[in-house]
Amino acid sequence: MAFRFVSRVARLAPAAAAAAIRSPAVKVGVALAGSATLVAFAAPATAQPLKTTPTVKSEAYYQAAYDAVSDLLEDLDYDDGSYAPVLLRLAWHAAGTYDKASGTGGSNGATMRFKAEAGHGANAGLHIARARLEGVKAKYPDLSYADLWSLAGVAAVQQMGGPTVPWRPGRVDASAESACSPDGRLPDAAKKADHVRAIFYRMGFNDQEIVALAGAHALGRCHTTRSGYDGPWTRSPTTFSNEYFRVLLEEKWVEKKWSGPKQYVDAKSGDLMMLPADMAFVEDPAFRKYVEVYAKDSDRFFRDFSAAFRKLEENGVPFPKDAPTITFRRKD
Ligand code: HIF
Repeated sequence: MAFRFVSRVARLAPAAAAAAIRSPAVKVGVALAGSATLVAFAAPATAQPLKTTPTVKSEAYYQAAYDAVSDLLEDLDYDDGSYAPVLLRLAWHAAGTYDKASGTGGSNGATMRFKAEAGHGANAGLHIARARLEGVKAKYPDLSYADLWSLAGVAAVQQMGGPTVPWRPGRVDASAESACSPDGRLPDAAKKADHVRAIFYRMGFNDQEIVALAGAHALGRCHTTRSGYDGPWTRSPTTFSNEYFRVLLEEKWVEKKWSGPKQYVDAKSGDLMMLPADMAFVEDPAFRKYVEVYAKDSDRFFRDFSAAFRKLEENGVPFPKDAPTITFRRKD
């Protein structure tokens, strides 16, 4: 399997890795990110070489891009009145392909621009988020797509009232489809704790960080036309809060009676939903412990979410040494 090779190659010294890559038996995509860092992308058979240099602009440039993203979040005709949740989902799905063992995947590369990865079932509907950001890309061409999507995730969190998330520029865009992550790296909503752990441990997260991240399901909703599931998790899907944890514990969750995929609704109103994977956070005792902490302690949730989300966005990115760490000012 290609990945096994990638993970071994990625740990070799550059010269040995280059020799291994020349071997016809080892088919991996290779990128030179920056001038010195050798990055091997998990890739199908047709590997393409890729040379890119990250551009680092002034902090003011990124703040202006942040402001431009903030300006396009609100739209009363879209969903619950904001594109912020779907932009956050884009940022997370771009980053959530990371595999710590091989150093492949992650937000670097913006490989969801290519058909192969855009077409993964888990990414259904994210063309809407990508299209929404095109105007900002046109105005800030020195921002790579990879940086733009990640920055948009931070803007979404902050503009919905969430914590500040320190952010660094320096991601580059892969130039060939061969850099795409394989299908199956993002979580399957129909599965439970073992699967959720396998996916997030692969990225290097622990149980506490996984539960902190899960709080983002306070935001947005499921769409039958995208995932097949239906409805919002909370009553305030455009406000960042610890409500997801509170409703998980406080509501009685029953199986929804419908012809769609198995999901849960709150027994009282039937308006709120949980995925089977969400239910794992209250069914599994080690996860539940943190759900109880975050349901009671909103400040701790905000702090822990910020740290875990920053880690998600930075996993696998070979940041240039001169990349500043920026805390964006919220836009009114
Ligand atoms: Fe989601 N997630 N996610 N998710 N997600 C959906 C929507 C959003 C999972 C499945 C789904 C995280 C983890 C998991 C957001 C953010 C995050 C949908 C519905 C599904 C099925 C898509 C649709 O139909 O439009 C699973 C199985 C996860 C592992 C537990 C993260 C922690 C919660 C990492 C995360 O940040 C957001 C925001 C949305 C809403 C998108 C929208 O368009 O409103």
